[in-house]
Amino acid sequence: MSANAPVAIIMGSRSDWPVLKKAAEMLDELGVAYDAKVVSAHRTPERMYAFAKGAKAAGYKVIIAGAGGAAHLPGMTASLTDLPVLGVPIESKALKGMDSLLSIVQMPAGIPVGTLAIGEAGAKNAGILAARILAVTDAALADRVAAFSAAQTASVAETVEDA
Ligand code: RP5
Repeated sequence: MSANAPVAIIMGSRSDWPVLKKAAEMLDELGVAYDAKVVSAHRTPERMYAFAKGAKAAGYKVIIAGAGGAAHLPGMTASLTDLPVLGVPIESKALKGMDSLLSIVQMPAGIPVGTLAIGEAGAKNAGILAARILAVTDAALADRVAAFSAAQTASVAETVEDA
């Protein structure tokens, strides 16, 4: 646990961590502290409830929630807190993450979850998006986010020979 970490990364299972780690790596690169926890909507519902109800008081500003299959964790968490929740669909074995994506994205009106792409791209983007949200009120972080984007642009060669 980091003191006063503004981002919580929660996941339905320890098995989701290799994917959610991509969000953590982005936050590390952008200098944003986070806590990572296993919080299952189905296997540990009371832990989920306690986490979501206490998240704002714990100092979190953004929650990244990843889950696979019947992926209820992001939506249930969003129903229990006013904090922004970014949902990352984990690629499931049986249905390649389409089940996760639809479970997370099809929220009823009134309970938003910002849903990212399935898998590692979604996790990485969740990290960047969390940083962008925090950067609205943090000028130094905004500079780091802008530098990341500029470096990414500069790294893309225009010709195949340069790649
Ligand atoms: C979901 O079930 C988790 O988010 C995970 O993606 C999926 C499978 O979990 P394990 O059986 O690997 O623990 O709750």
